Amino acid sequence: SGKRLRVLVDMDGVLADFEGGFLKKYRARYPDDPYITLEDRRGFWVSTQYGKLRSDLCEKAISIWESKDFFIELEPLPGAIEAIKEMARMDSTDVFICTSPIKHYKHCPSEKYAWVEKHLGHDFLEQVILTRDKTVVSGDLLIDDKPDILGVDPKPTWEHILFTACHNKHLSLNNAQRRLVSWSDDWWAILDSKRR
Ligand code: BVP
Repeated sequence: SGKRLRVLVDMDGVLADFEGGFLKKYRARYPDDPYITLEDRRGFWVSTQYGKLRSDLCEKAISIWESKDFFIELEPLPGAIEAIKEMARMDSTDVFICTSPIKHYKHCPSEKYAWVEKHLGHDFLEQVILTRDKTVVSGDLLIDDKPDILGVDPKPTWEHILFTACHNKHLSLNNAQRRLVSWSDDWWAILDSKRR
């Protein structure tokens, strides 16, 4: 067919190691407080699980990603940079990075652009979509580690592919939902399945 494939790729937990970066900086800043290992992480919201561990830890967790340099210093996840670069080079394929900035906007939005420039190059800034509602963005696929992606549109155009992360690996999916376990997994097959 003559139609192009549009792939939306999430940033935190898919391209950038939000969980690893968080834990490292949380432990450095609050060495005497308890923490949750990546093995024990459950639920998308880090702040919620820390708040359940001890109520004061919710705001301590939030203080980490609201700090300057948190987002720019996140490490790329294994294979992520190579995969998205290859995807963007494929024929008839348009790739966008679709990411929700935190509402504490002092550092996060600009550092997300800076991260893309640093790891993917200046030209890739054309592909960045910052939105708090991914349901209003149209695409064939959305690769995202958040299990429930909700917004004003109850019927988004994309198929959500759940990218496996420490917080979602134990979840059982609906029969229909598909996963990408890592960037070593067969993402080419998932794209191919949407081209026919
Ligand atoms: O920028 C990330 C961090 C923030 O939400 C954004 C998720 O964006 P997407 O991956 O959906 O594009 N975030 C915030 C909190 C708590 C806020 Br209170 C959290 O626990 N985890 C988290 O990722």
